Amino acid sequence: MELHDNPFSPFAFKVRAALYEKGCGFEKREVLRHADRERLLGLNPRGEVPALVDGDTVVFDSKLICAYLEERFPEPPLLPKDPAGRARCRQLELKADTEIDACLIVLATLKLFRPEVAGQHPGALDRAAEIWQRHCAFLEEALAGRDWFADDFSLADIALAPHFASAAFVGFPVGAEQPALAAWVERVSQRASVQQATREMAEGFAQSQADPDSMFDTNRLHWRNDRIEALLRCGLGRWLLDELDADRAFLSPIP
Ligand SMILES: N[C@@H](CCC(=O)N[C@@H](CS)C(=O)NCC(=O)O)C(=O)O
Repeated sequence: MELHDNPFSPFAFKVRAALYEKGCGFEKREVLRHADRERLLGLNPRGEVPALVDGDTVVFDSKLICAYLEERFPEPPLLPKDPAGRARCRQLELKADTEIDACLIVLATLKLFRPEVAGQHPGALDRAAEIWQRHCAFLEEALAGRDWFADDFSLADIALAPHFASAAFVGFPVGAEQPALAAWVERVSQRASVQQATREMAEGFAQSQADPDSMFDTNRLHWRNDRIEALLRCGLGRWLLDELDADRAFLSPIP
């Protein structure tokens, strides 16, 4: 199996951690530089990482890859056995992939990638921080006294984990007002699969910063579906249109 990804991506993190949990061997075919984009487009016409190649089968979109891995390598399971538990995990995975990722990418843009935008758009950072707090409050309740988001460690924990590593990195660690969530962050960060994927994510970011041909360019950011909605919620819709006009932003290609 080959995994075409960029370790800096939270979606790649999720797939890598799932593969480490399942103990599946795979070859890392990283997509780090502009020169790698053609190879990626040949696998995923949306030009997004990750993409998995298993013999003649190509799967893209991290939640579809994780669903494929669960069926292909059922042991150890990363989803509960009962349908209700599975639905709950998938719902949390979806929340991580859509709303939580999108909120954090806006926070990272304002705090880290393009801090000047926060100065030009007063209120955007406060709005994004408020939305982040609402997601944390939701997750605090969802834990409801459990160690993990399901009865055992699951795909829901794996999907949420990279976002909390990123949140701490951009200056939004979970605070004392969410003690169960803060304890979960501690617990999940001790998991070997999560530790390995976190290390790779940090190395991927450092590498992308040092490489002038890096596909991840903070001066030309990629925006898509949920992330665009998050920009709109924070009053950055017109900013995105200006960025697109100036070719400082781009959308996923039409498949
Ligand atoms: N829904 C997709 C989203 C994947 C995605 O947004 N990947 C981003 C990196 S985080 C990407 O490849 N962007 C294209 C680029 O940066 O050129 C998934 O779950 O795999």
